[in-house]
Amino acid sequence: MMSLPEDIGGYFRFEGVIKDIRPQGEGLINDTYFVETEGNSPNYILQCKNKAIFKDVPAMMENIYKVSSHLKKKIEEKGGDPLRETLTIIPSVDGKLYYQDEDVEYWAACLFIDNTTSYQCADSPHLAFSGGKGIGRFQSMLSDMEEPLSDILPGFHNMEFRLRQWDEVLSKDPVGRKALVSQEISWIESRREEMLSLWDKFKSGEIPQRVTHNDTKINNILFDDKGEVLCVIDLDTVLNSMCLNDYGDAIRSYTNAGKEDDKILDNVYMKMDIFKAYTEGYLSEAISFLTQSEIENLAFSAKYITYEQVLRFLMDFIDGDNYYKVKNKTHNLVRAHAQYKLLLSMEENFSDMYAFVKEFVNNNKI
Ligand code: ADP
Ligand code: GN1
Ligand code: MG
Repeated sequence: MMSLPEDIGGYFRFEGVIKDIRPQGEGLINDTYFVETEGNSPNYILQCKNKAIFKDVPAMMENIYKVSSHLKKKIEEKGGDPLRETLTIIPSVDGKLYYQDEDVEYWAACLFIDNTTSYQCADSPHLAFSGGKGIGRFQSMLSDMEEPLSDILPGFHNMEFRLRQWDEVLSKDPVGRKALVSQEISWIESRREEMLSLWDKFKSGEIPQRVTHNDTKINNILFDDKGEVLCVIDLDTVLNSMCLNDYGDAIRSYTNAGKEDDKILDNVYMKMDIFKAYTEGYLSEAISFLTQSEIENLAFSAKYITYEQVLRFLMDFIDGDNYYKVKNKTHNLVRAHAQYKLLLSMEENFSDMYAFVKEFVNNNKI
């Protein structure tokens, strides 16, 4: 029988007595729990990491440790609170960054940062501005980190890799769903070359490699009670990649007027005011380190990551739902449709998005 989270709490260096452990958040990959303790002891987050996806959890935890240690130093230098402004890993009782249970499942824990909110959507430009500033600052604080990170998710936002995976799944068609989605397949095929062109720029070195988060949707950030970003969380995907991934994924998440899996496609479109606010917040921090070629491709990165997300949801549907958690048999297809609607909206707004970035940069050159 699988271990229950309540059996696992005792294997971590938690202070105090555990009162309750209950599910937390809306992640699509890991099983995440809130660990409440008695009295004034700190609370914690406990996670069972998805080992089918994270094939080397010890290396992933090492990456998270390196990144959060680097951030802690920077936060201290700025007079901030390193226990609230970045993640603090709680080691297992035997001093490891994780605990492996009898079923060879990997568990990890971190300090719960209280008096914060994580949102599922950006309902105000202020929140979007603050989120953009938070990711800009995150990337900026990591821009001088020299220690290499393990490539624990090979090909994560690499379009060549994604399209190779796509071609393989389509040729296998393991559960016979391909025939149901011929129109959707054409959405991917018709944009193949356009999307590969951005990855080519990264491959050639025109776009530099940096330390990046790679999963910057809005619920992976904690805001304080004034709606300012306090802490970037969910560091499972920190990697050396393009910083455009982080900007693009955030635009995909923040600007969507609907839900990621909205069934009502009329709800789904890109909110331009949120786009502008996020971009201003992000660039207010990132303009100091971004290269010309990164700036030139910012607006495109939103389409790139949203296209990749259509591809990933659709590919998982065709593959028989092996990657993302689903609530029913069509959930991945519904997600793909909603993300495609968002992509169409970005395509309609693209010239304005591009012009806005250009103008902001011209007016704020340092
Ligand atoms: P998942 O991999 O399941 O997405 P996350 O690390 O994103 O897991 O956590 C899920 C949710 O739990 C977050 O959206 C946030 O609400 C909450 N959370 C995670 N870590 C912390 C933390 N250290 N402090 C406070 N809340 C947290
Ligand atoms: C997954 O773990 P979570 O729910 O924060 C996924 C992201 C997707 C996102 C879509 C490791 O993120 O890449 O953009 O779902 N994470 C992984 O909601 O694949
Ligand atoms: Mg998350």
